[in-house]
Amino acid sequence: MAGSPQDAVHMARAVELAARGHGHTSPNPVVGCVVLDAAGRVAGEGFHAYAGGPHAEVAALREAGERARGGTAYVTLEPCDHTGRTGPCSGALLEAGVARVVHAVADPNPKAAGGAGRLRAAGVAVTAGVLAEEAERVNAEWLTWARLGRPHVTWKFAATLDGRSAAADGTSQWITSPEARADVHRLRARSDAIVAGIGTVLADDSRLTARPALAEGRPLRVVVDPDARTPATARVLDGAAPTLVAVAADTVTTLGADLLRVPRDGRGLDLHALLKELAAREVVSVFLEGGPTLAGAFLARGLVDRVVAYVAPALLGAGAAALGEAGVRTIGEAHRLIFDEVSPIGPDVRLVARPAPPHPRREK
Ligand code: AOF
Ligand code: ZN
Repeated sequence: MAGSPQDAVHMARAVELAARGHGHTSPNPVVGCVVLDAAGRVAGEGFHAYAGGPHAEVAALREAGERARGGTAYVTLEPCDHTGRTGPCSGALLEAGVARVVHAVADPNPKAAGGAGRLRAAGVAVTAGVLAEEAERVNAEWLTWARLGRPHVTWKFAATLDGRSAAADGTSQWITSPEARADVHRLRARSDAIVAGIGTVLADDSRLTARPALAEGRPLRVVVDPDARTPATARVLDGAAPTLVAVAADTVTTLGADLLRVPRDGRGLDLHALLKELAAREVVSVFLEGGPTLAGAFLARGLVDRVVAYVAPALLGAGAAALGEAGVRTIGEAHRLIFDEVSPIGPDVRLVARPAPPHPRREK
Protein backbone atom coordinates (compact mmCIF):
# COMPACT_ATOMS: atom_id res chain seq x y z
CA MET A 1 0.00 0.00 0.00
CA ALA A 2 1.54 3.28 -1.08
CA GLY A 3 -0.64 5.70 0.94
CA SER A 4 -2.09 9.07 -0.13
CA PRO A 5 -0.24 12.28 -1.01
CA GLN A 6 -1.18 13.54 2.48
CA ASP A 7 0.45 10.44 3.96
CA ALA A 8 3.67 11.31 2.13
CA VAL A 9 3.62 14.89 3.46
CA HIS A 10 3.27 13.77 7.08
CA MET A 11 5.80 10.98 6.71
CA ALA A 12 8.28 13.46 5.21
CA ARG A 13 7.91 15.51 8.37
CA ALA A 14 8.41 12.38 10.49
CA VAL A 15 11.65 11.67 8.58
CA GLU A 16 12.77 15.25 9.28
CA LEU A 17 12.05 14.74 12.97
CA ALA A 18 13.93 11.43 13.00
CA ALA A 19 17.05 13.17 11.68
CA ARG A 20 17.19 15.30 14.83
CA GLY A 21 18.32 12.20 16.69
CA HIS A 22 21.39 11.67 14.49
CA GLY A 23 24.48 11.05 16.55
CA HIS A 24 22.61 10.67 19.86
CA THR A 25 20.54 7.47 19.74
CA SER A 26 23.13 4.71 19.36
CA PRO A 27 22.67 1.76 19.71
CA ASN A 28 19.06 2.63 19.00
CA PRO A 29 17.55 3.82 15.71
CA VAL A 30 16.59 7.36 14.80
CA VAL A 31 12.79 7.50 14.66
CA GLY A 32 10.32 10.32 14.02
CA CYS A 33 6.56 10.45 14.57
CA VAL A 34 3.68 12.79 13.70
CA VAL A 35 0.22 12.35 15.26
CA LEU A 36 -2.90 13.84 13.65
CA ASP A 37 -6.24 14.33 15.36
CA ALA A 38 -9.42 12.78 13.98
CA ALA A 39 -9.91 15.81 11.72
CA GLY A 40 -6.45 15.41 10.19
CA ARG A 41 -4.77 18.33 11.97
CA VAL A 42 -1.29 17.88 13.43
CA ALA A 43 -1.70 17.26 17.16
CA GLY A 44 1.76 16.08 18.20
CA GLU A 45 5.30 15.55 16.99
CA GLY A 46 8.13 13.57 18.47
CA PHE A 47 11.42 11.87 17.84
CA HIS A 48 13.70 9.45 19.62
CA ALA A 49 16.33 11.67 21.23
CA TYR A 50 18.61 9.20 23.05
CA ALA A 51 18.86 5.49 23.87
CA GLY A 52 16.76 4.77 26.92
CA GLY A 53 14.60 7.84 26.32
CA PRO A 54 10.97 7.77 25.19
CA HIS A 55 10.33 6.32 21.75
CA ALA A 56 9.21 8.72 19.03
CA GLU A 57 5.59 7.53 19.24
CA VAL A 58 5.41 8.11 22.98
CA ALA A 59 6.89 11.61 22.63
CA ALA A 60 4.38 12.53 19.90
CA LEU A 61 1.43 10.99 21.79
CA ARG A 62 2.42 12.93 24.89
CA GLU A 63 2.21 16.17 22.94
CA ALA A 64 -1.10 15.18 21.31
CA GLY A 65 -2.80 14.12 24.54
CA GLU A 66 -6.53 13.47 24.15
CA ARG A 67 -6.42 14.82 20.59
CA ALA A 68 -4.83 11.54 19.42
CA ARG A 69 -8.14 9.69 19.89
CA GLY A 70 -9.50 8.63 16.49
CA GLY A 71 -6.43 10.12 14.83
CA THR A 72 -3.51 8.88 12.73
CA ALA A 73 0.11 8.25 13.71
CA TYR A 74 2.94 8.45 11.16
CA VAL A 75 6.10 6.65 12.25
CA THR A 76 9.32 6.17 10.28
CA LEU A 77 9.87 2.72 11.84
CA GLU A 78 7.25 0.08 12.67
CA PRO A 79 6.08 0.67 16.25
CA CYS A 80 7.76 -1.71 18.67
CA ASP A 81 5.87 -4.42 20.48
CA HIS A 82 8.28 -5.12 23.30
CA THR A 83 9.26 -3.90 26.71
CA GLY A 84 12.94 -3.00 26.55
CA ARG A 85 14.28 0.17 28.10
CA THR A 86 10.71 1.49 27.68
CA GLY A 87 7.25 -0.02 27.14
CA PRO A 88 5.71 -1.18 23.85
CA CYS A 89 4.64 1.61 21.49
CA SER A 90 1.93 -0.64 20.04
CA GLY A 91 0.26 -0.56 23.46
CA ALA A 92 0.73 3.19 23.83
CA LEU A 93 -0.90 3.80 20.45
CA LEU A 94 -3.85 1.55 21.35
CA GLU A 95 -4.28 3.21 24.70
CA ALA A 96 -4.30 6.63 23.07
CA GLY A 97 -7.12 5.45 20.78
CA VAL A 98 -5.30 6.06 17.50
CA ALA A 99 -7.43 4.77 14.62
CA ARG A 100 -4.75 4.48 11.96
CA VAL A 101 -1.00 3.91 11.94
CA VAL A 102 1.22 4.59 8.94
CA HIS A 103 4.81 3.39 9.10
CA ALA A 104 7.62 3.50 6.57
CA VAL A 105 9.99 0.63 7.35
CA ALA A 106 9.40 -2.69 9.13
CA ASP A 107 11.40 -3.20 12.32
CA PRO A 108 14.17 -5.76 11.61
CA ASN A 109 14.86 -6.20 15.33
CA PRO A 110 13.24 -9.58 16.17
CA LYS A 111 12.93 -8.60 19.84
CA ALA A 112 10.90 -5.48 19.10
CA ALA A 113 9.03 -6.30 15.85
CA GLY A 114 5.35 -7.23 15.68
CA GLY A 115 3.79 -3.86 16.48
CA ALA A 116 2.02 -3.64 13.11
CA GLY A 117 0.46 -7.07 13.59
CA ARG A 118 -0.71 -6.33 17.10
CA LEU A 119 -2.27 -3.02 16.01
CA ARG A 120 -4.06 -4.67 13.07
CA ALA A 121 -5.35 -7.42 15.30
CA ALA A 122 -6.79 -4.73 17.59
CA GLY A 123 -8.68 -3.14 14.71
CA VAL A 124 -6.29 -0.28 13.87
CA ALA A 125 -5.88 0.45 10.14
CA VAL A 126 -2.19 -0.04 9.33
CA THR A 127 -0.44 1.20 6.20
CA ALA A 128 3.17 0.17 5.61
CA GLY A 129 5.89 1.37 3.24
CA VAL A 130 5.07 5.08 2.90
CA LEU A 131 8.27 6.98 1.95
CA ALA A 132 10.25 3.84 2.73
CA GLU A 133 13.31 4.99 0.77
CA GLU A 134 13.63 8.27 2.67
CA ALA A 135 13.04 6.55 6.01
CA GLU A 136 15.67 3.92 5.12
CA ARG A 137 18.19 6.61 4.29
CA VAL A 138 17.67 8.64 7.46
CA ASN A 139 18.14 5.49 9.55
CA ALA A 140 20.78 3.83 7.33
CA GLU A 141 23.30 3.32 10.13
CA TRP A 142 21.00 1.47 12.49
CA LEU A 143 19.21 -0.53 9.78
CA THR A 144 22.58 -1.78 8.49
CA TRP A 145 23.61 -2.81 12.01
CA ALA A 146 20.25 -4.44 12.80
CA ARG A 147 19.93 -6.28 9.47
CA LEU A 148 23.51 -7.28 8.71
CA GLY A 149 24.97 -7.61 12.19
CA ARG A 150 27.78 -5.22 11.32
CA PRO A 151 28.22 -1.46 11.67
CA HIS A 152 27.40 0.93 8.85
CA VAL A 153 30.67 2.17 7.34
CA THR A 154 31.27 5.70 6.06
CA TRP A 155 34.59 6.11 4.29
CA LYS A 156 35.86 9.66 4.36
CA PHE A 157 38.76 11.06 2.41
CA ALA A 158 40.20 14.42 1.44
CA ALA A 159 41.86 14.86 -1.93
CA THR A 160 42.86 17.31 -4.58
CA LEU A 161 40.77 17.72 -7.71
CA ASP A 162 42.97 15.06 -9.35
CA GLY A 163 42.20 12.58 -6.57
CA ARG A 164 45.47 12.68 -4.65
CA SER A 165 45.80 12.71 -0.87
CA ALA A 166 49.54 13.42 -0.67
CA ALA A 167 52.22 15.11 -2.75
CA ALA A 168 55.10 13.21 -4.38
CA ASP A 169 57.31 13.71 -1.28
CA GLY A 170 54.60 12.34 1.00
CA THR A 171 53.53 15.66 2.51
CA SER A 172 49.79 15.71 2.98
CA GLN A 173 48.81 18.27 5.58
CA TRP A 174 46.06 20.77 4.95
CA ILE A 175 44.93 19.66 1.53
CA THR A 176 41.45 20.91 2.43
CA SER A 177 40.32 24.07 4.21
CA PRO A 178 39.67 24.66 7.94
CA GLU A 179 35.94 24.61 7.11
CA ALA A 180 36.24 21.11 5.64
CA ARG A 181 38.28 19.94 8.60
CA ALA A 182 35.68 21.30 11.02
CA ASP A 183 33.05 19.37 9.09
CA VAL A 184 35.10 16.18 9.51
CA HIS A 185 35.06 16.76 13.27
CA ARG A 186 31.26 17.03 13.18
CA LEU A 187 30.98 13.72 11.33
CA ARG A 188 33.46 12.05 13.67
CA ALA A 189 31.43 13.19 16.66
CA ARG A 190 28.30 11.59 15.17
CA SER A 191 29.99 8.20 14.79
CA ASP A 192 30.34 5.40 17.32
CA ALA A 193 33.85 4.51 16.17
CA ILE A 194 36.62 6.07 14.10
CA VAL A 195 38.70 3.49 12.26
CA ALA A 196 42.13 4.05 10.72
CA GLY A 197 44.90 1.85 9.40
CA ILE A 198 48.34 1.60 10.95
CA GLY A 199 49.81 3.35 7.87
CA THR A 200 47.82 6.48 8.66
CA VAL A 201 48.68 6.34 12.35
CA LEU A 202 52.40 6.06 11.55
CA ALA A 203 52.32 8.73 8.84
CA ASP A 204 50.14 11.38 10.51
CA ASP A 205 50.16 10.49 14.22
CA SER A 206 46.52 11.63 14.17
CA ARG A 207 44.56 11.60 17.46
CA LEU A 208 41.36 10.56 15.66
CA THR A 209 39.21 12.48 18.11
CA ALA A 210 36.34 14.87 17.59
CA ARG A 211 36.68 18.34 19.07
CA PRO A 212 35.49 18.03 22.69
CA ALA A 213 32.73 20.60 22.21
CA LEU A 214 31.14 18.35 19.58
CA ALA A 215 31.49 14.89 21.06
CA GLU A 216 29.27 14.06 24.01
CA GLY A 217 30.05 10.36 24.01
CA ARG A 218 33.61 10.11 22.79
CA PRO A 219 33.76 7.89 19.72
CA LEU A 220 35.83 4.74 20.13
CA ARG A 221 39.11 4.84 18.20
CA VAL A 222 40.12 1.69 16.36
CA VAL A 223 43.52 1.13 14.75
CA VAL A 224 43.70 -1.70 12.21
CA ASP A 225 47.19 -2.92 12.99
CA PRO A 226 47.71 -6.63 12.17
CA ASP A 227 51.32 -6.76 13.40
CA ALA A 228 50.97 -4.40 16.38
CA ARG A 229 53.22 -1.67 14.98
CA THR A 230 51.43 1.13 16.86
CA PRO A 231 54.11 2.99 18.87
CA ALA A 232 53.37 3.19 22.58
CA THR A 233 53.77 6.98 22.21
CA ALA A 234 51.21 7.31 19.38
CA ARG A 235 48.74 10.11 19.98
CA VAL A 236 45.87 7.72 19.21
CA LEU A 237 46.70 6.02 22.53
CA ASP A 238 46.32 9.21 24.59
CA GLY A 239 43.56 9.23 27.15
CA ALA A 240 41.23 11.51 25.17
CA ALA A 241 38.95 8.62 24.15
CA PRO A 242 38.97 4.83 24.41
CA THR A 243 41.10 3.08 21.78
CA LEU A 244 41.14 -0.49 20.50
CA VAL A 245 44.14 -1.77 18.57
CA ALA A 246 42.94 -4.55 16.27
CA VAL A 247 45.80 -7.01 15.81
CA ALA A 248 46.02 -10.43 14.16
CA ALA A 249 45.13 -13.42 16.30
CA ASP A 250 48.72 -14.74 16.04
CA THR A 251 50.58 -11.47 16.73
CA VAL A 252 52.91 -11.46 19.71
CA THR A 253 53.15 -8.02 21.28
CA THR A 254 53.84 -6.21 24.52
CA LEU A 255 51.93 -3.10 23.43
CA GLY A 256 50.14 -1.68 26.44
CA ALA A 257 46.79 -1.01 24.80
CA ASP A 258 43.34 -2.62 24.60
CA LEU A 259 43.84 -5.28 21.95
CA LEU A 260 41.16 -6.78 19.77
CA ARG A 261 42.28 -10.10 18.31
CA VAL A 262 41.00 -10.70 14.79
CA PRO A 263 41.87 -13.52 12.33
CA ARG A 264 44.04 -12.69 9.34
CA ASP A 265 42.73 -12.43 5.81
CA GLY A 266 45.60 -12.33 3.35
CA ARG A 267 48.03 -9.60 4.36
CA GLY A 268 45.52 -7.76 6.51
CA LEU A 269 42.83 -8.53 9.03
CA ASP A 270 39.53 -10.24 8.32
CA LEU A 271 37.46 -7.06 8.10
CA HIS A 272 34.13 -8.90 8.30
CA ALA A 273 35.28 -10.41 11.59
CA LEU A 274 36.51 -7.02 12.81
CA LEU A 275 33.17 -5.37 12.05
CA LYS A 276 31.27 -8.20 13.72
CA GLU A 277 33.31 -7.68 16.87
CA LEU A 278 32.59 -3.96 16.79
CA ALA A 279 28.87 -4.58 16.22
CA ALA A 280 28.81 -6.80 19.29
CA ARG A 281 30.22 -3.83 21.23
CA GLU A 282 27.22 -1.79 20.05
CA VAL A 283 29.20 0.12 17.44
CA VAL A 284 26.43 0.98 14.98
CA SER A 285 28.34 3.46 12.83
CA VAL A 286 31.97 3.47 11.75
CA PHE A 287 33.81 6.46 10.33
CA LEU A 288 36.66 5.05 8.26
CA GLU A 289 39.51 7.48 7.80
CA GLY A 290 41.92 5.56 5.69
CA GLY A 291 44.44 5.39 4.51
CA PRO A 292 44.16 4.30 0.91
CA THR A 293 45.13 0.66 1.55
CA LEU A 294 42.60 0.05 4.28
CA ALA A 295 39.87 1.88 2.34
CA GLY A 296 40.62 -0.31 -0.70
CA ALA A 297 40.35 -3.45 1.42
CA PHE A 298 36.98 -2.35 2.85
CA LEU A 299 35.68 -1.50 -0.63
CA ALA A 300 36.92 -4.74 -2.17
CA ARG A 301 34.91 -6.64 0.44
CA GLY A 302 31.75 -4.62 -0.11
CA LEU A 303 32.01 -3.06 3.33
CA VAL A 304 31.63 0.63 2.46
CA ASP A 305 28.08 1.97 2.78
CA ARG A 306 28.75 5.66 2.26
CA VAL A 307 31.58 7.75 0.82
CA VAL A 308 32.22 11.31 1.98
CA ALA A 309 34.83 13.08 -0.13
CA TYR A 310 36.27 16.51 0.53
CA VAL A 311 37.73 17.75 -2.73
CA ALA A 312 40.05 20.76 -2.73
CA PRO A 313 40.52 23.01 -5.76
CA ALA A 314 44.17 22.04 -6.12
CA LEU A 315 46.13 19.83 -8.49
CA LEU A 316 49.18 17.73 -7.70
CA GLY A 317 49.82 15.58 -10.76
CA ALA A 318 51.90 13.16 -8.68
CA GLY A 319 51.63 11.59 -5.23
CA ALA A 320 49.54 8.94 -3.53
CA ALA A 321 45.98 8.39 -4.70
CA ALA A 322 43.15 8.72 -2.18
CA LEU A 323 42.22 5.08 -2.78
CA GLY A 324 44.48 2.06 -3.10
CA GLU A 325 43.85 -1.31 -4.68
CA ALA A 326 40.12 -2.03 -4.28
CA GLY A 327 39.60 -5.30 -6.11
CA VAL A 328 38.89 -3.71 -9.49
CA ARG A 329 40.67 -5.32 -12.47
CA THR A 330 38.67 -3.88 -15.32
CA ILE A 331 36.31 -0.98 -15.90
CA GLY A 332 33.22 -3.17 -15.68
CA GLU A 333 34.16 -3.94 -12.08
CA ALA A 334 34.36 -0.30 -10.98
CA HIS A 335 32.61 0.43 -7.69
CA ARG A 336 29.68 2.42 -9.04
CA LEU A 337 28.14 4.99 -6.71
CA ILE A 338 25.19 7.36 -6.59
CA PHE A 339 25.75 10.94 -5.46
CA ASP A 340 23.36 11.87 -2.64
CA GLU A 341 24.83 15.29 -2.07
CA VAL A 342 27.18 17.84 -3.61
CA SER A 343 27.81 20.89 -1.45
CA PRO A 344 30.37 23.66 -1.12
CA ILE A 345 32.29 23.75 2.17
CA GLY A 346 34.44 26.88 2.34
CA PRO A 347 36.56 26.81 -0.81
CA ASP A 348 36.17 23.00 -1.10
CA VAL A 349 33.39 20.67 -2.20
CA ARG A 350 31.85 17.89 -0.14
CA LEU A 351 30.50 14.92 -2.05
CA VAL A 352 28.37 12.25 -0.39
CA ALA A 353 27.76 9.02 -2.28
CA ARG A 354 26.57 5.48 -1.68
CA PRO A 355 26.95 2.24 -3.63
CA ALA A 356 24.65 2.03 -6.64
CA PRO A 357 22.19 -0.85 -6.49
CA PRO A 358 23.50 -3.79 -8.54
CA HIS A 359 22.91 -3.21 -12.24
CA PRO A 360 21.29 -6.21 -13.94
CA ARG A 361 23.73 -6.09 -16.89
CA ARG A 362 26.75 -5.76 -14.64
CA GLU A 363 25.91 -8.78 -12.57
CA LYS A 364 28.02 -11.82 -13.22
C1 AOF B 1 13.86 3.41 19.62
N1 AOF B 1 13.17 4.53 19.44
O1 AOF B 1 11.40 5.63 18.73
C2 AOF B 1 11.47 3.33 18.39
C3 AOF B 1 12.24 2.12 18.56
O2 AOF B 1 15.81 -0.33 24.07
P1 AOF B 1 14.44 0.18 23.82
O3 AOF B 1 13.42 -0.32 24.74
O4 AOF B 1 14.44 1.67 23.71
O5 AOF B 1 13.99 -0.43 22.41
C4 AOF B 1 14.75 -0.24 21.27
C5 AOF B 1 14.09 -0.95 20.09
O6 AOF B 1 12.75 -0.48 19.88
C6 AOF B 1 14.81 -0.65 18.81
O7 AOF B 1 15.83 -1.57 18.58
C7 AOF B 1 13.72 -0.76 17.76
O8 AOF B 1 13.62 -2.10 17.32
C8 AOF B 1 12.43 -0.41 18.48
N2 AOF B 1 11.82 0.91 18.12
N3 AOF B 1 13.40 2.24 19.20
O9 AOF B 1 14.96 3.45 20.15
C9 AOF B 1 11.98 4.56 18.86
N4 AOF B 1 10.29 3.32 17.80
ZN1 ZN C 1 8.70 1.77 20.71
